[in-house]
Amino acid sequence: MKKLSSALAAGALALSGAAIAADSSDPIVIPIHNWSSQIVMSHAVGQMLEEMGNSVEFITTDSQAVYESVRLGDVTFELEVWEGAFGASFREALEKGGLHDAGDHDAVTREDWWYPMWTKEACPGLPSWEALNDCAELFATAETGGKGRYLDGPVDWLKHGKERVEALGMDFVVINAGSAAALWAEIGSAEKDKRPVVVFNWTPNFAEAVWPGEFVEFPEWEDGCDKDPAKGPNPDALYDCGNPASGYLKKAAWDGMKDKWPAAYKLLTEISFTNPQIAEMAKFVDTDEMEPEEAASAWLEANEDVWKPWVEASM
Ligand code: TMO
Repeated sequence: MKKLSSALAAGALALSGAAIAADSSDPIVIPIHNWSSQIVMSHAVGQMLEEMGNSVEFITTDSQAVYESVRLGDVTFELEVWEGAFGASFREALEKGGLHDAGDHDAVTREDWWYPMWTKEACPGLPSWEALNDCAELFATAETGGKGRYLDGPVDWLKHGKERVEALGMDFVVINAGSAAALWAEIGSAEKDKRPVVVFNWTPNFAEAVWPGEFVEFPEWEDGCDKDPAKGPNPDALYDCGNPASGYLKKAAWDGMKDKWPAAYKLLTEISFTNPQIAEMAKFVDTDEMEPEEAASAWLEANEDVWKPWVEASM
């Protein structure tokens, strides 16, 4: 892993041995999931923690089950709690106890059905979901039997696309992508002949700089739409709402972190990334094809003014 020793040697940070000793020498366990910003951010924060003298360990985990792991202390924190994808698992773990909300990032998030702008030329009523449904045939493929194809996110993001199609009576077949890369491949291949396409996407992400596009407007999210059939337009179904259009992006911590690694915990609470910062982390990997560790080092080198004050405030 590339070190930021040059920055530190310059004396920008006054490392105090006493402050470092306050944190346990056990490794802080950081979970890694299957989308680029989360992977790069996790490595960037891991590198900050190492510069503070902590030991870190990365573990690849399911992005829903991770909340149970944080709650039990098997994993120390989660840096990207997206309201749309993980709000339900996060709330469930909160209720059981053992994990807590360690603060919001500055970023405002949205995750939902999305199309690149050329799609709107073929289906001018967009972004309304009813207009999309009236155009369903435009999205048909050999495997969807006359219905539209919607490429949803990987299964572990629990986007409930199938339930939404059923709840709203849509003429779409929902297919789960095997990976985030499969989503970008679908948009990329449609781009050549400007084929209409609708896929799961989110913001902040690198994709918005590559393909101008819009989210489909579904019935507005209401709290409880995933728990109470009465919420949303279909009185008998769950998931008949879009995801939150201005969702949060939170950090979650194991309750024991504060006492075991107080300086690292302080850093976690100081951290707050913006939409452009998160989009850039993803871009380094998805557009520039860097390895995640390398992307994290590059991001830290270019943004010392952003993260150094967080580290300084934590030591
Ligand atoms: C959880 N994600 C940002 C991929 O939608």
